[in-house]
Amino acid sequence: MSEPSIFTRIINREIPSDIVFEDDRVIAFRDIAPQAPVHLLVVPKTEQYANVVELAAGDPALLAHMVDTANNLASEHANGEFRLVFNNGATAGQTIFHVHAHVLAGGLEEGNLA
Ligand code: DGP
Repeated sequence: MSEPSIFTRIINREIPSDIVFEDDRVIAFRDIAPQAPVHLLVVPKTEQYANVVELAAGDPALLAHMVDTANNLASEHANGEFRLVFNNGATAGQTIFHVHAHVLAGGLEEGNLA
């Protein structure tokens, strides 16, 4: 059995985070190193899927729920418009292999892009 991911440890409240939303399938919290005025992470509670490609193949409804959650959070924390980023693989910038969506919003039209 491998070690739980850092996100599972956040879900289990073993590591503090600024949680902005949670339901039975996903959790969302502020990224520790924000790259935009609003930078949230939407994370499935299961760590069964390492990346978005595995998630899309294994549980497309959960992926759709992540997108819906991102949309709701962008309306709550910004003007409803958002950039949704999935880093897929280490050479693409992925550092945590528990699938997660970056929700970036607020002021991106000024060139403040991750
Ligand atoms: P990625 O590079 O796509 O795997 O994104 C991982 C993100 O997770 C990165 O933007 C920083 C964030 N992160 C890493 N550790 C923590 C943590 O302990 N708390 C929070 N809130 N975010 C974290």
